[in-house]
Amino acid sequence: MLSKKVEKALNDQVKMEGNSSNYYLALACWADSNGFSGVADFMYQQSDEERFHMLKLMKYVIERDGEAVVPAYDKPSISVKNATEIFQDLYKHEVSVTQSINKLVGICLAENDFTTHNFLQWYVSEQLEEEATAKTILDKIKLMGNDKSAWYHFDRDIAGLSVTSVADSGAQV
Ligand code: OFO
Repeated sequence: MLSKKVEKALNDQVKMEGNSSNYYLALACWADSNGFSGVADFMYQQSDEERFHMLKLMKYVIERDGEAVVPAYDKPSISVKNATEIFQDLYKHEVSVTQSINKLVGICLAENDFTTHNFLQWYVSEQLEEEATAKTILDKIKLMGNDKSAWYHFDRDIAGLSVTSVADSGAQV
């Protein structure tokens, strides 16, 4: 059974994962409308992954006899002007999610909820991977600069990849 404090903190994270999914969906739509079909594909997949993260949390709350709350979504507000900014936003957003997960882990420890603490270690590892991937992509983008041919290949190669597959492949984008 979850304490009320842990239940609320988990539902707050549910909302954050859902908002992340919508935010990445908005970035995917921008890329799709602006000729970056590979980047769009990557971000659509990232959006799906965030929804999976949300559902995993909700199922855990239910398993522990808590109430999983379906969040009301904020309309994602994006202001990107180019593909580089998509990945800058991805990185910044992932850093803020990591902070939120760390806070949640801290609440579990304070509440002596070692079961939830254990469950959340999956998210801790996932965040490490996602931040590292976003950083690797940004490094690659820095190398490409304004080289249009490099961008063409980058967009082609990133299609079909996900944050996890980029991390597992040693970041070959
Ligand atoms: Fe939900 O994995 Fe990052 O944000």
